[in-house]
Amino acid sequence: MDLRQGLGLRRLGRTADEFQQDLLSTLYYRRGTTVESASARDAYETLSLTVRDRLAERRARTAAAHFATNPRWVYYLSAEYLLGAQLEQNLLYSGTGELAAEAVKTLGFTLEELEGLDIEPGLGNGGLGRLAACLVDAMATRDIPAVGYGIRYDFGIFKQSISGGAQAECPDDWAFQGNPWEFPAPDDRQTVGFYGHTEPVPGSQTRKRWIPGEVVLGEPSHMLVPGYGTETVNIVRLWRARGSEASFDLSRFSAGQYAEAVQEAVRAENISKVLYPDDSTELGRELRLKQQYFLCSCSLRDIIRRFRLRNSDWSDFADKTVIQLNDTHPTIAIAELMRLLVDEYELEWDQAWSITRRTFAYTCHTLLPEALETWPVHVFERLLPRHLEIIYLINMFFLREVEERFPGDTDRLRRMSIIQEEPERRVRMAHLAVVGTEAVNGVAELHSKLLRETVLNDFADLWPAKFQNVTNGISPRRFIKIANPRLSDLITEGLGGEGWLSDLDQLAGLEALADDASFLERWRAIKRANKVDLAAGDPDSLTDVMIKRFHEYKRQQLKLLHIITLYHRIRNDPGGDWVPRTVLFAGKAAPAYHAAKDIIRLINAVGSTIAADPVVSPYLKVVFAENYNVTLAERIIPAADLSEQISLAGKEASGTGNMKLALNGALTIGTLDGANIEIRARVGADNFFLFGLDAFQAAELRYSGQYRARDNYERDGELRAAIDAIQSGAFGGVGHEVAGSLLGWDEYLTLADYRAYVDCQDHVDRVWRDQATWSRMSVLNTAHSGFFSADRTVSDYAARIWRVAPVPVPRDED
Ligand code: F58
Repeated sequence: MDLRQGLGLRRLGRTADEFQQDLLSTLYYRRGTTVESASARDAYETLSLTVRDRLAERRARTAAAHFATNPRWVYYLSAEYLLGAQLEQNLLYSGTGELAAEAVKTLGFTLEELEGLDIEPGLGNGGLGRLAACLVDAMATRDIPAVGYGIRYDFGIFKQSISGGAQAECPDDWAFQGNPWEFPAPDDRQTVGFYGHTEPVPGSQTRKRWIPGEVVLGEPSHMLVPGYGTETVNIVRLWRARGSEASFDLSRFSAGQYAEAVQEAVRAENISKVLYPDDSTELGRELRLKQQYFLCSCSLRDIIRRFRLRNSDWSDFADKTVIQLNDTHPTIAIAELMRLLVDEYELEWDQAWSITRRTFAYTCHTLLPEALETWPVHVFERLLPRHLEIIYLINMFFLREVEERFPGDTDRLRRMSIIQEEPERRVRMAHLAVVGTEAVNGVAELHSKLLRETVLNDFADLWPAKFQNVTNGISPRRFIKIANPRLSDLITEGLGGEGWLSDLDQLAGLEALADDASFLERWRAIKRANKVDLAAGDPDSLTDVMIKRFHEYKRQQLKLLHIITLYHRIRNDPGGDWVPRTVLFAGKAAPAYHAAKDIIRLINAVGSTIAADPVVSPYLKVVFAENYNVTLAERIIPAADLSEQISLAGKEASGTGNMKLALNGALTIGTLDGANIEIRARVGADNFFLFGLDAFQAAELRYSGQYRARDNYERDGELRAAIDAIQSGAFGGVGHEVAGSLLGWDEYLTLADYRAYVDCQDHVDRVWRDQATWSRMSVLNTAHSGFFSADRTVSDYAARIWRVAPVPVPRDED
């Protein structure tokens, strides 16, 4: 199939000369400048557009193949995408890296310089947003017809700097200089309503007319998502809020009331202004819900528009469509689809409900009760009056079903209701998500089990078959091929080809090389070279990394107690035979999460004290790398020797950084939490440093009422010394709050796991002294990380939840 032929388009260049011609023509006609006057920014934009053209051509073939097949589609709804920088990935996926490197020289720049200008769209907070990016990559790689829907925030996750030892936040105007990867599609804009009231429709029991009090436009643009080693190019479609033409008040403007004239438009545009607005005020909470509804309403209308291009019968909708909800943030889509079907397309309630239930699936990413979203009923009622009515109806029918199964069990009805009554009436989004979907999954074996046995236990009793597990995965292209080119080359050489990049299980072939001394030596040399590049500390020291969001359950404070313990040991025995360590932390704390920010301050204070200590600093260095993001992760992960995965068991849903680090040959020190369990099972217990309470023991200890953190402090001299040092002001007087919370309630049982952790770290040191053994363990970690490819994750979803088949896209024939 050659789509260009009909249009009389010439094909894009493939030789170095042709690529260069295309580049120059882009510079001249699209960027509007010349080689003589091109700035680095001009060159970057020009190269990006030239590469993008190649993907756009594949995109056209993909769209044609999808249209011809009329397949079942996967629509991924996510409030967050952490896509990472685009240029290098798109060069790799379009196979134009070498051509580009040559061609940009004629503009007077190196490829590395231009890659340095590539910014990353930080449209997410952490693991959940990055998972969305890995899954869309893998869906394209597995030829699954899919669209990712999200919000095009003007400001992404804040930029973090450390100022006076504390986290400071700056807005991230990520697209300030433009985003060459994005295609605006104003023709597909949608209209979204908010507030207002509902009116009965004469002659109908269930239909209602909603008269919104505010109307906002959603304007989409999309970024291309190419598959690796395949022809498919899918899209991520992001919505941006705009005021309508009518929202500009010309008469007020003419009267000099400039602010008032645009206030309605400003209010509309605030919807997509920032990622995760502060929800500590009522207005902030309303804005979050507004964002969620905005995303869902625009996306559903777009999904329906696409369905109607090839289909006319609503009874086919659920067969042609599966909508995956990435956590509860897009759950309001369930009520919105009901509203569209019942009120706008005039379907009967039962038919609409049957379609809705069969269309959606829900992925849960947490076990923390405080992270399960609920909204006050009065906020809902004001903002989305019709949706609240629909939710009440859904709940009424649902509770009838529960009552039939468990007659007279009023306590169960109260627990399961979508509406929480006490202490305040709230809408429980997770309950709506379970009731309105066909499948519910957790993101690692333990997580899915705990969901069934704890937070969603009543629902699992009612619908056991609905609950599944799909263990998370990561993109091997971004997190090893692009991030760690040296190691990728060695692996390719060892395995005799690059097939492992889209079939990660092939890494198992490395096991045969795990005892080959010269291979191990090269492996080690690469890790060292990556550490030199990172330049965080002595490349011969053990590089110990903890990179993730700051949260008390993840227990950066436990790592800190270990560091202080090492500090004391070295000071007390300066001549000892110490293993030199560089401990690297990176991660952001939510701006209003004071306890997490206190931990960041203490890390920096301890780091400064150690750096100033001539006895300890030759052996121990603490580095806090600012502004952790995907780009920084790609630099740190290849240089890591030790991966810290030390959350309190039962709290981390899965983790994905743990997978990225193991894939790059870091050894894990970790608890039996999230996907750590599956990593350990695959890489082998001998190649994993395990410590601490398991989820059962932790829950038992926490709820026994018998736990006294202070007992550990009193019993353990090293622990006492560490906490006393903080309290006595040894680290610039910083850390009283941290120490106080540990000695007080110690919510995450940090002190209960301290001794096991420190002893396990001593074991790490012993193994490190035997570099041959360490390197062997490192190779085995990589060799057995194949399961953690996002390609496998997507195949699991496709087979067990989505029931979709791949649609291959024909190659370009000429
Ligand atoms: C993370 N959740 C889990 N949430 O914590 C992690 O275990 C898991 O591996 C990952 O999802 C992918 O499944 C997470 O990142 C968020 O970022 C929330 C987004 C909305 C605001 C509150 C944080």
